[in-house]
Amino acid sequence: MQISPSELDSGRLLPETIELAANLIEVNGYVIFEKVLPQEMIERIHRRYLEILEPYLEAHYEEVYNPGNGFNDGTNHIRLYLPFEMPFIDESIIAHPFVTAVLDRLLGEDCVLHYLATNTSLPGGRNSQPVHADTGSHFGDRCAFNLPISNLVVNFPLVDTTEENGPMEIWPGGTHLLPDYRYGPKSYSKTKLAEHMHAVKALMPAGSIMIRDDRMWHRGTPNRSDRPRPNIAMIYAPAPNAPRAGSIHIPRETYDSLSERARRLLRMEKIGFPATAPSH
Ligand SMILES: O=C(O)CCC(=O)C(=O)O
Repeated sequence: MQISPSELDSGRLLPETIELAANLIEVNGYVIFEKVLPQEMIERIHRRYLEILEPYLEAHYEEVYNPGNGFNDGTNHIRLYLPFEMPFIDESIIAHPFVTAVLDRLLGEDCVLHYLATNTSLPGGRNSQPVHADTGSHFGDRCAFNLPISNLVVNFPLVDTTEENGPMEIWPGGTHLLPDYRYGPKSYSKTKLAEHMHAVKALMPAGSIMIRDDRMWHRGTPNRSDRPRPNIAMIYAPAPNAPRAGSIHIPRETYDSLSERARRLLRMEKIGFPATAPSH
């Protein structure tokens, strides 16, 4: 979706924009707000991310990045958890007003942020990831109907995502609307089904925001460019459905410096703990 200049300037979505975005997620599984964050800001975050990623890959070379056979089954995809520090925790990332407007509408106002990481398709990958949802079944074989949305994943691409550099491939339009048992381990192979289904490459300029139902099938694809393709990935859930044991370590003074909304979003995490080093 294109956001109008007046919404971008005011930092507030019109009620009809929120309604369209929420309905797209409900019906299609995802929405993309194109090019929302200023270029300068995304470039700053991208630079800082590379300052973390490059030494991390060097330090974990044997374990993680082996150009001979790739890693993660030759996908060369890495998930890197981020330390809870600037610039990654800017309000425009963790509590962007366009995102919170959609969260409020779909998850209710008492929702929380319980996951902060990145997914990066590194150059040299040979294989796509298996097609997957980011969740399992909640009730297994006992539940033969579709449940309400319980997790929204928010991705911020830090570079332009193109055909070349390993875009996320998605299966929108219904894969998030299946009976709950279908997300369980006994369900028919998503990869086999997906080959015969309609897929879309999530191409988007840096600074866009993608919000998706975590059940929508997707996969990472190989990056044929010579630069990493990173996405920040955050997960929001209604507070009663979020993991009880918080996993994001937030120093007390950092927590106290956040906006009231960001504090509310993060209140179930590990407050008063030193920020953790990046980890995969
Ligand atoms: O960022 C991507 O391309 C998708 C990554 C993904 O789905 C995963 O690592 O589970």
